[in-house]
Amino acid sequence: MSEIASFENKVQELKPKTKKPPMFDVILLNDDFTPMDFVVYVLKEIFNHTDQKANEIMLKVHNEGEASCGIFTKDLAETKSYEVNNLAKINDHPLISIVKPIYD
Ligand code: TYC
Repeated sequence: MSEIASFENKVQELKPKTKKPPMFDVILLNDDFTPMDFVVYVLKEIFNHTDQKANEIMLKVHNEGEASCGIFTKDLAETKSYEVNNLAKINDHPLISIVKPIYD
């Protein structure tokens, strides 16, 4: 291979990769027992939502069965979901969150 051809190959290899990372939704599920105030507290504490947004999400879950708390990379989504479930468990509430991949 000529020196120029091998240089061109290197340039190709160094092209910036524009592919975005796969993203994951943290979904909160409804139940009949977890107090609404606790759900709002979790949404503010773990997802940094405002009081108004946290109340909106909590009511959507309560009325529709589930709602998104936020979209993150895989590691962050799994960490946040674990934190929700752990915080609920140590406070004796049945609140559960799950992680779902976003397909686009
Ligand atoms: N349905 C619960 C109640 O009536 C409130 C609730 C909202 C529970 C959202 C879980 O993810 C949830 N106390």
